[in-house]
Amino acid sequence: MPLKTTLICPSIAGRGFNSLKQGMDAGWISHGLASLSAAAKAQGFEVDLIDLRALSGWGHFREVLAERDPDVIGVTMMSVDYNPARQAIAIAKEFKPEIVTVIGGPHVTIALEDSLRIPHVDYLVTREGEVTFPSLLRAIEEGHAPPHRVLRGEMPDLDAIPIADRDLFLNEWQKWGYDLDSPEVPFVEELPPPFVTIIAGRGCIYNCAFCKPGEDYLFGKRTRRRSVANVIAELEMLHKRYHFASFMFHDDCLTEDREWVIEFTEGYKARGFTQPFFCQTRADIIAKHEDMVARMADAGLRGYFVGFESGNDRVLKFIRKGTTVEQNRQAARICRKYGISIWANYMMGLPTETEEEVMDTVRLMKEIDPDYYSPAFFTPHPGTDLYDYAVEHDLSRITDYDSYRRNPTEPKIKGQDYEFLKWAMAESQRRKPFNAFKRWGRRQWRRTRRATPAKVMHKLGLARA
Ligand code: B12
Repeated sequence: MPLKTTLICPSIAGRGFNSLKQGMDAGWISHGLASLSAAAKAQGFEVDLIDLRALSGWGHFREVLAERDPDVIGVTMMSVDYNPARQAIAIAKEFKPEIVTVIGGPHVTIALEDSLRIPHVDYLVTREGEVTFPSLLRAIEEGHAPPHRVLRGEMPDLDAIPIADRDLFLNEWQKWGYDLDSPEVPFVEELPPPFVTIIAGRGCIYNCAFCKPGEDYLFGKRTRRRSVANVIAELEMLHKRYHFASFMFHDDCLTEDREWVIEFTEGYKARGFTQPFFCQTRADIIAKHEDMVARMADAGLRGYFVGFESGNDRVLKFIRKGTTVEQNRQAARICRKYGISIWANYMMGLPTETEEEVMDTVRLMKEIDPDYYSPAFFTPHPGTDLYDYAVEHDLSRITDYDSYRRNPTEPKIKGQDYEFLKWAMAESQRRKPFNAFKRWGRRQWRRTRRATPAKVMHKLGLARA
């Protein structure tokens, strides 16, 4: 009998069971699992998925697991996924004691000691899994499973690994009533369905204290980017298969390498793509490379996720962002100039941050007037220098892994007044009346630009089937 493997997506810390389609964290695939699936299938393994977001509860999970009856389960895990991942593993071993349990993902790599304490785990794979996971499956199948529990994942050549297996998710979601208008859930009006997400590379050369060095452990210190030809080939396949009308790059900072971006915009246009897309970037890069921004806008870029983080230079320095408030302002001006929507990421409640410094961020947001606000209470994540700082100074108020999720209301560190921060967060998102009017104008303009005769006919119900 061939070995049967079930991958488990435990991402229910944010929205719970039965949450498919409710926003990004419940409407996007895990590229980690999709990539492992593609790599394992390429070696002839049978792989399926249980996505907890599609199920109604732990009883349902037990039923589905019993139906699938896998020999191996592979669970992915960010720090925020710890509780549901642990529970899924416990249930699997209870159901079938001889099942082989494997875990991997950011938390396993970044907090290995902690992950080793999870009961019933047979193997922990650190770093990347495309080479190591199929090798482990082969060893298990052939009856010579490794004697040691921790396996260090081998770094794959990103141009050589198979394209992420989105059907792993889509087939599973379809079983539970997901209608598949769109492979993944679009999240802004600039990006119409069908929508997909894609990753052009791994790693990030910057050194922000709220993220690093954790991510270096996962992907290495340098960014490894796929060739432009490889990314365009994936987009061509995605278009053929899912007819995507828009997409988003997940790369931490796609614009890090100007030459790569320019080559991409040329290749994208040359292949006749016009679909709008979003990506993540930094204010200093926008400010320094306006020419690149212009080319991206011309190729279809409709929005940037920008980590503005703070409106105060001391705070930006403290978190090692490597940007200035002036660059934040300049970046926003450049985005406006090219009609690029701004998704503003920023935080409040950092260690050492005063109320006056928080107010600088409130003022900056009013000035920038982003299209989308994405504020967070600073959360110390394991594996980062600011986490170590919070531990050394006895600041952390996080008592459960669930609190690593974003945007909740609970306090994260000592020394901050969360009532004030809640007020400041709301105030930062209150548009001045004139700005609200300008935003309304921008939205109308975008809508007219998108209204092709075919779309208008469709809206009026006059389109031919
Ligand atoms: C896209 C993304 C999201 C998306 C979607 C996540 C998803 N469905 O996967 C959204 C926006 C929803 C999101 C949300 C959050 N995210 Co996020 N996200 C990312 C991002 C940018 C890309 C993830 C990705 O696809 N990577 C590429 C794939 C190929 O890598 P991978 O998933 O790590 O998988 C590889 C290995 O880890 C390993 N592996 C993974 N699983 C398994 C399982 C087995 C069995 C094996 C053998 C191996 C293995 O092999 C895989 C292939 O090589 C990463 C940063 C990054 N560059 O990775 C952050 C990142 C994963 N996110 C992070 C965080 C903190 C969050 C949030 C908690 C808060 C936030 N910053 O917004 C929320 C939590 C959401 C929730 N559940 O409540 C952290 C995790 C840190 C940690 N200690 O866990 C990261 C690393 C960013 C960072 N440096 O801070 N995120």
